[in-house]
Amino acid sequence: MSGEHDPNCIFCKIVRGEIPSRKVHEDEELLAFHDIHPWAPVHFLMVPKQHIASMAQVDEHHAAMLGRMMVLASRLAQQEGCAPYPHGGFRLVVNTGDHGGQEVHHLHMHVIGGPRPWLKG
Ligand code: DGP
Repeated sequence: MSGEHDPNCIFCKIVRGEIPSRKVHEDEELLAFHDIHPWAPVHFLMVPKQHIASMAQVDEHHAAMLGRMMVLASRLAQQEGCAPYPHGGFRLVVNTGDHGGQEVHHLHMHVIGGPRPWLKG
């Protein structure tokens, strides 16, 4: 499913301010906010404001937006306290579908970092 917004989607509600979140970044296309159940010292999510259910729905029209997500994730990870590469760094995760462990069906990238007992989880 893809459209401007889905009234039943929890991340669409966060995008629209109907559910509060601790924002890390917002622009006209993307929103980043802290994960409610962090796995690591740094753990935030980045979502497109447009409702796109998952990576299984993207095509070449989404390429620029997905590129911006990656570039912004790197900048924000460092701003949010991930230590510098190579001894620090961070992890980017996009769970997709049931087999991919996706629970919220609005495309999102996890940005995860900090000292790493969580890494194998
Ligand atoms: P995934 O398994 O990739 O679909 O992860 C969904 C993540 O979304 C999970 O780590 C918890 C987070 N999450 C779920 N509901 C909320 C919410 O209402 N607010 C915030 N900030 N995070 C949420």
